[in-house]
Amino acid sequence: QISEAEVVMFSAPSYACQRRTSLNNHNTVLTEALSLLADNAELSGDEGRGVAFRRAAAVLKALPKPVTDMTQLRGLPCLGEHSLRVIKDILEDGASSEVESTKRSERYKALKVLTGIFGVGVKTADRWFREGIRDLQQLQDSGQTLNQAQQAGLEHYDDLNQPVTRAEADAVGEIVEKAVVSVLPGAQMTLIGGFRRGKLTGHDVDFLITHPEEGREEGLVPKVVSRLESEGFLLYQKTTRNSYLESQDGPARPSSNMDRFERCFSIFKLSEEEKRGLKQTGNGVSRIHSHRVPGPEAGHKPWRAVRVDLVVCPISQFAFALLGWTGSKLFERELRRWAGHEKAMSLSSHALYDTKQRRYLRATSEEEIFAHLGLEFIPPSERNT
Ligand code: 8DG
Ligand code: MN
Ligand code: MN
Repeated sequence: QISEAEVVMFSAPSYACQRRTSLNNHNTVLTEALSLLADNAELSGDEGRGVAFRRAAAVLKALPKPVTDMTQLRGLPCLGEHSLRVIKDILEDGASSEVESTKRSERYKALKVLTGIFGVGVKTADRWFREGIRDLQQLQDSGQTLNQAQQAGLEHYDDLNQPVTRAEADAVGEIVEKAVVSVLPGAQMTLIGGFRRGKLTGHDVDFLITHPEEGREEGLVPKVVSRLESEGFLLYQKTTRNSYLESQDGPARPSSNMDRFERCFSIFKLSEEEKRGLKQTGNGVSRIHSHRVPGPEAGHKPWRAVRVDLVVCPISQFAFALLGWTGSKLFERELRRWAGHEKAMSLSSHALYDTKQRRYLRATSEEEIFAHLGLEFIPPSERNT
């Protein structure tokens, strides 16, 4: 029995963007429980409750040690009554009955499976659930009309629900970079999203593309896509053109995290050879036979589907786009909340607007944006909230 005097008291600032959160989480049991309740709240259309659970989980992720006693949590922000009850149950009984019953519930299980299909959001999954659909087989048998994204999502369900490794991300990066540079010499590509934060796996691979000469990047996505398509790399793609200039609600629209960059959400066909870096694209194919190259044997498909996001931005907005697309999602949300509530500024992936000075604040690096916001710089590897 540890006496209260010996218990380490934790403390943390209240916004996630004021804290360093590495991948080394000392409280995974607690944070996974709270994340599950956040998922469940979001699947029930209760975004507010979802964010509350995510903020609670984020505070625990940033702690330097495992929580062993409720008294350690007294000084911590973002831990509401509900989250504290869940933590207490787990510390005392090893499990939370609410979490366990949620995990077993028909609705939670079905909505997890259905929203696990690329292109299916909560609204669609919920409608299907109400029509009695519980799994992929029932969805297929129901004859529901699926859009193109959902058809591709269903077809590649297993691949897309298998984590993407860093090696696979790098293989995709090489392919995309070749295509980008061939259609626009001098273009620069940066790995963003979870992999930039140092994660070892991800649900997709995200890239930000720009060109040092402003304007040269315009219309790049369709060209890159046709090239990748002609090379047989794309199983699915949806390109959205840049809608920033024609938008009427100003560059930094605080209420939404959707930006208006030219982008492409795609599903890549990554072969075993490309994954191992054995295939040389260009004039013919040369294979280095240091390993056995797997043939198309029965039961073994020699490629896998990988979700890939491409975003293109003008160089003048690069720092904002980089910060906005590196994540995590909660870190981004907290940055925007900090900007709005504490600094009367409006941050987007395009710009930072100072409401009091009535002007945009320029930045050419992430460091400058943190400085404008009056925040200590948090490197990508410590944005894993
Ligand atoms: P994961 O793929 O490893 O699972 O995690 P991730 O890389 O952190 O998540 P993500 O879903 O790929 O999203 C990467 C970042 O991009 C994240 O911070 C959220 C951000 N993001 C979108 N869509 C949009 C958007 O439309 N606008 C902006 N500004 N950011 C977006 O996912
Ligand atoms: Mn990602
Ligand atoms: Mn993504």
